[in-house]
Amino acid sequence: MEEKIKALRDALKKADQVAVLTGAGISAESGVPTFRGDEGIWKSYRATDLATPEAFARDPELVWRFYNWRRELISKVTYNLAHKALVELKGLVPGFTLITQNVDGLHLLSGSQNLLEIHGNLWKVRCTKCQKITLDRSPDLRTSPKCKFCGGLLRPHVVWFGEALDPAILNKSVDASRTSQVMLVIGTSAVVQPAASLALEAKSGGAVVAEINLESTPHSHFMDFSLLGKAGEIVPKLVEAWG
Ligand code: BJW
Ligand code: ZN
Repeated sequence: MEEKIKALRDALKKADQVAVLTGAGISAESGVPTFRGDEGIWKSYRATDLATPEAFARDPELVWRFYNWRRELISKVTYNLAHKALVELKGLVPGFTLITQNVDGLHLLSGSQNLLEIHGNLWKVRCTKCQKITLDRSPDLRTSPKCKFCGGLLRPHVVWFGEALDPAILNKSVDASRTSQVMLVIGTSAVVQPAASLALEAKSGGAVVAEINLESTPHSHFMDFSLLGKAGEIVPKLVEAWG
């Protein structure tokens, strides 16, 4: 493992452009539940009941209860050593883009810049009528919050299954992946599209691709480095002893 970490650090040191893709696993050590796996959210709740536009149209109160539960949980936790190490990495390499699937806002809280939140942000709400997006950090928003501009029903500003990602954010993510010389893929099961294909974009653009995860994923077979373990332990080691 130490050899692999050193070799990956050497690749990072040579890179002009580094892209990082993160998923729920990077926040797991902060106490945020992941989606899949034995302890994952989708073990207790069905994604189709809670994270689709159809679910929201059918029962907005149920969907808001789910998001209020997560807002409250996330309001009580903070970023961890892996989030912090990525802030440090940005300061060490010439070009750096952090692409996250997470909606928990912990990368922003840790001070990350050049951040693309491709699935949105749990702390933002969007009006279903006038489409205005506002930031609201109150942990409990009640179950039918209304827009202060037009009175329309608010929804979480997140990307649900079957919804398109913001094209501008997706384009920037694809560009950053294609032009990277190293891409780190941290704590994602790599099953949700189009996020999962960003690692393939990087690989086909000639990047060194490295995965940091507790277990192997559908991407492991094309990874140049597969580092099995906790993000909070491995990511800080990449920026230690940089020299
Ligand atoms: C650790 C760790 C530790 C734990 N250290 N590691 C092509 C093929 C097949 C399907 C599709 C396709 N294109 C589109 C689809 C459909 C769908 C999709 O991908 N479905 C698949 C599941 C089959 N995609 C979509 O619907 C997307 N939309 C779209 O493509 O629209 C097209 C369109 C175009 C034009 C018009 C209209 C439509 C949207 C996807 C949105 C995903 N949304 C969610 C919810 C966000 C809001 C919320 O949070 O409530 O995003 S679903 C959920 O999954 C969330 C996550 O961001 C996402 C990814 O999950 P992630 O981060 O990988 O978490 P886990 O739990 O799966 O994995 C955690 C990993 O961490 C594990 O591997 C652990 O081992 C590891 N780990 N502890 C290191 N300490
Ligand atoms: Zn409105």
